Amino acid sequence: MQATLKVPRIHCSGCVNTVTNAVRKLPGVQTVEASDVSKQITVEFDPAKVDETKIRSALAAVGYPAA
Ligand SMILES: [Cu+2]
Repeated sequence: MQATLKVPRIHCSGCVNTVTNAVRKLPGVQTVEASDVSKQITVEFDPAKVDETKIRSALAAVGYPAA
C-alpha cells in the first residue's frame, strides 16, 4: 500500500533526512521518498503492520506534522 502526505515543514535536504529516517524506522514500512521541492512524503508500507495514522504520528514526533 502507498500513501502520499503533504508535509509543509520540509524545506531542505536536512528535513528530508529527518522525516525519511523517522518513517523508515517504523516496522512494516518498505520505502520512503521525501522531497523538499514538493514538500511531500511517499511511503510504501505493509498495511498489516503499519497504517497512515502511525506514519503521521512518527512525522509529528520529529516536528513535521503532515497537513
Ligand atoms: Cu530543513
